[in-house]
Amino acid sequence: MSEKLIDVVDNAGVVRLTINRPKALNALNSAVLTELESVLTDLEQRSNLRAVLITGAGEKAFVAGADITEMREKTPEEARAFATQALRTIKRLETLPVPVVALVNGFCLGGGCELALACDWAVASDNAIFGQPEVLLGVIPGFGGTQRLPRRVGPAMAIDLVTTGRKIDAQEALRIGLVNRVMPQAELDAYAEELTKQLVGNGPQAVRASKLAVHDGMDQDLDSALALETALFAFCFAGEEQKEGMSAFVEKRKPNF
Ligand code: DAK
Repeated sequence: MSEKLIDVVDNAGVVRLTINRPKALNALNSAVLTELESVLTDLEQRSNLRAVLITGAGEKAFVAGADITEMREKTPEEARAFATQALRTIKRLETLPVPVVALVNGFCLGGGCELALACDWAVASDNAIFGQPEVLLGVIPGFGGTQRLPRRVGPAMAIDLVTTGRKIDAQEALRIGLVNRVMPQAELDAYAEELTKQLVGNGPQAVRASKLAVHDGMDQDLDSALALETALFAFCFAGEEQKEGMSAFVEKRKPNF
């Protein structure tokens, strides 16, 4: 049987996805995207999902981009179909109802950077390299980079990165707000465990509602977004979680969500 292109490990609702094409630095081809989309479709159905981690196999790359070898001969129609498949898959990752954390363990270029941009968190190893080098190949980012990058780091820095194609190191990525944390590669897994433990210890509905409020609110005007927050805040009072969380505070004990 052929090896899976996406490894899935489920630890009590914390699911770790590993893009498994290390010989091509985990470059995203159609087969990887098809398998990733199928995994995400399964995850969307899961009510006990708590968090998702996504990383690349090996110690050299998270994802070195869309697969250039596969893209080289594409016609405009085929390029559009490829970008549509990638955009749809990346959107499914972004809209999973739980926090999604990119563990960026090396090169994070082109489509790899666009994949990381669709995650709620990005934690980078200190050897990580980021960039949108598509202009060096005569194209522009096709997996959402021209839209999500300015929303993450602001338009000036996004235009700098997409028009020069220059690569930046993990420290610069941290400084411009592209990633949340930087650490030695050997500490990445331990940090991911600590972070997910923290997320899983919180009220699951409250965590989901927080993500929804931020994501959906960002696409709306302020007043509509504030109304959304109010609706979700009120919704929290409809379940057991709020009663348990507030009772635990008053009773000076840890909540049991
Ligand atoms: N695609 C395919 N193979 C790749 C790859 C990629 N993006 N990146 C690396 N590889 C392969 C290499 O070809 C090599 O394979 P073999 O020769 O061993 O068979 C293997 O991975 C190891 O790579 P290197 O030998 O090059 O390793 P180095 O350490 O020397 O260099 C590097 C690492 C990451 C600096 C270098 O591999 C590199 O520059 N890679 C390409 C990075 C890049 O340009 N990424 C952006 C790709 S473009 C769209 C529009 C645009 C896009 C998509 C859709 N539409 C409108 C449809 C574009 C998206 C992109 O992501």
